[in-house]
Amino acid sequence: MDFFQKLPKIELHAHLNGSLSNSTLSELHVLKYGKEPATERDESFYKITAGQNLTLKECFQKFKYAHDLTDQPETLAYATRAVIRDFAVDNVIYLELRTTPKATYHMTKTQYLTTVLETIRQAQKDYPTVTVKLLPSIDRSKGLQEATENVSLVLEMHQLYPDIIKGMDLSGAPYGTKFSDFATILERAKVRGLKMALHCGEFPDDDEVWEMFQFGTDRIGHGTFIGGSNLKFAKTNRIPFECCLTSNVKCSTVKSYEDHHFKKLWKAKHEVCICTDDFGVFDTSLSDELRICSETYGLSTQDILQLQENTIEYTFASEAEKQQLTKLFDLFKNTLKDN
Ligand code: 6MZ
Repeated sequence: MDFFQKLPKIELHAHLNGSLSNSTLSELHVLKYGKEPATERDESFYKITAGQNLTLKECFQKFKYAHDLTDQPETLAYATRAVIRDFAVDNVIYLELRTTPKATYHMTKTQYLTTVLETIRQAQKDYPTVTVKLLPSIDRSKGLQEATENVSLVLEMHQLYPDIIKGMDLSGAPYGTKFSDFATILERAKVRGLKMALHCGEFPDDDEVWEMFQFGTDRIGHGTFIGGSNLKFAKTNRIPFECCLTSNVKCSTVKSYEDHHFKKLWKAKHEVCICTDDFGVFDTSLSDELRICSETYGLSTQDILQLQENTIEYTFASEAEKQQLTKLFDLFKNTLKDN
């Protein structure tokens, strides 16, 4: 195992249905359809392969493949468990997973969320090296009625699983929607103490970014197009950026790794962390993302250690959990000194 693999890692931005590996997709296909998928179908429906030049809009089409496979409780539970296992194998010690509760032909939204939460609870026993939290998502493209229903459901479930549900995510294709319409809906969760991890500045719209800051986002999902006074505000108020390098390059919201905004954020000492977004769709891992980060922007081993240690502070974990993560991290640093 190399340094990046061995490093205890913190993942704060991972969508469940975007985080299915090839083998998990095949297994899900067998579970649902009783046979293996054709490989080309698998790749073209889900994965973005190297060299493909897709727009953000086209990238959103990719999730349909996984959504079809995880539309029943059995396959959804299987997928959730596989994602947690894959993060644990990559030595991720703390994971905040996101997913949008969906009503399908086979289950209600309540069943969807309960399945994910129960699977997380069980996986905590089977994969004890990774602590898992859930940030249920609002998918902007599904409209206000869905958003209202999802917040009500999340508040209900939060009472049953307060140790797992820590916040909410606003994501999905943003086209034709306004954040201000969602703000009052999300406010209901915010006042109940749930943290907010909003996709913010993933496309150019300074006014919307400002509205999200006024609303009070606890972290910035992507933040690709944040500049000027908004960038200053983020710095002054120490709002962490969740940077997803490969995701942004493959969705063409940044031209190349070299052009990624992480570079300027790190240099200007913003609060920033590295995440995978959708490791299945983008064919990556958190270890790979940190390696790319180190190689592209010249971060030393010390810098990478610092980056991960800082990330503990940006989690929505309790103070006791943060202390435990710091302890694990210190143990790892000691093993480096010994070698
Ligand atoms: C915005 C994204 C995203 O919820 O079905 N999602 N939303 N920007 C992105 N950058 C590429 N990547 C994923 O996981 C898949 C869903 O997560 C959101 C989209 O709504 C996508 O359908 P779940 O588990």
